[in-house]
Amino acid sequence: MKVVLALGSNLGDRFETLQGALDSLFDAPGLDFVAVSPVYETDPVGGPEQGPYLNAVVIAQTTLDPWTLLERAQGEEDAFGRVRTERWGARTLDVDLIMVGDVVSDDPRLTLPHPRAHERAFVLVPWLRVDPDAVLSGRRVADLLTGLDQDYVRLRTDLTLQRPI
Ligand code: A4P
Ligand code: MG
Repeated sequence: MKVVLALGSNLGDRFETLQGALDSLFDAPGLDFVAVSPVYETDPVGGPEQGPYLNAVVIAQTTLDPWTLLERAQGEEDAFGRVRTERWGARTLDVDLIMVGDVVSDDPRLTLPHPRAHERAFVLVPWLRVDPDAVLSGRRVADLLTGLDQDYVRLRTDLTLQRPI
């Protein structure tokens, strides 16, 4: 199955965190790297007052079931010292599952596709960049983006994530 993951960080050394998370996500079997987007600097959406994020999107192939993927994603968040204090608050690392194959789930612990991805330019802009034909719930990501403000999503040409070793 194809998997799309979104990475975000707005505390600490944000770029180092994204690269570290990318490397260790693919450390264990069952998840194969396909591609990673450029890095974008984005103003925070929602939540309390907080600093800007670095965001990127990763495409992978997997034989794992979505719950195992969620565990791995949350394991990365914990490993990078994330402390959950308030929802949508600042964090060293956020790893969201945007879609996993054509799995549909409305379980609040794992909602697929991600319930807010379709309205978030900080996910869709990097995703489109790495996959120009991307489709989310039957809609082209390029089309989803036409109605959205994208000014707050700025390409960081000086930062490039390396494919995981
Ligand atoms: N959960 C349900 N579905 C999923 C899924 N598809 N992927 C559950 C990952 N997790 C999923 O998440 C809360 C719960 O969502 C988890 O227990 C999981 O079982 P969390 O990561 O603990 O808390 P959160 O991230 O603060 O909440 P939430 O609702 O996931 O927030 P979002 O939607 O992830 O938004 N602005 C910018 N510019 N860039 C960002 O990256 N990120 C957020 C977080 C807000 N604003 C942002 C950014
Ligand atoms: Mg999250």
